[in-house]
Amino acid sequence: MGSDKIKIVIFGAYNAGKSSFIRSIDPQARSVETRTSDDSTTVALDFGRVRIGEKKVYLFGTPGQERFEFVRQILSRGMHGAIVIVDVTRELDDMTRSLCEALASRNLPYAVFLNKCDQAHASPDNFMEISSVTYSSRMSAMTGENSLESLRGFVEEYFTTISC
Ligand SMILES: Nc1nc2c(ncn2[C@@H]2O[C@H](COP(=O)(O)OP(=O)(O)OP(=O)(O)O)[C@@H](O)[C@H]2O)c(=O)[nH]1
Ligand SMILES: [Mg+2]
Repeated sequence: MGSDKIKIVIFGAYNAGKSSFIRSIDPQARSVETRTSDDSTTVALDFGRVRIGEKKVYLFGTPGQERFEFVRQILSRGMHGAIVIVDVTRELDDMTRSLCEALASRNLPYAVFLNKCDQAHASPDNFMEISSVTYSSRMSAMTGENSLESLRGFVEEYFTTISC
């Protein structure tokens, strides 16, 4: 990919809102999902794209279920940055914590997006352990509130070169 193209991979635990986030950014996004009893879950990937300034940003959403680790590894190849989507209506879970630890140990820009902030019982303050150490933002993938702004902030902070 040339320097005007950025591959960002979206990680997060099962049901965190990864597919919803990509759809909130790109209404034409495509997902490979399967039906569950009351919802749907990603089994392969989500794909969406958006232009931010001069950058073409390609978003690859991963499946959240543990058993799809091999898919996450395939989608991670060649990524320039990563975003971890976190459901802040729940407790911090082991998968989210280990995803953040793995990304922090790589020399790669990554962000933590605190999702489902539209919910009355959302507790984004409980996630300081993972959100205070890197770029983070609060949003709602469902309403779309602050979703594009969060992505724009991340891209502008890490991928935009300011020429003097
Ligand atoms: N209230 C609220 N619900 C949300 C939000 N984002 C996602 N959801 C809901 O959470 C559920 C899971 O959303 P998905 O986008 O499918 O989550 P995912 O992380 O892609 O899930 P997997 O692919 O199965 O890991 C759906 O019922 C969404 O409608 C949000 O910001 N607020
Ligand atoms: Mg999904």
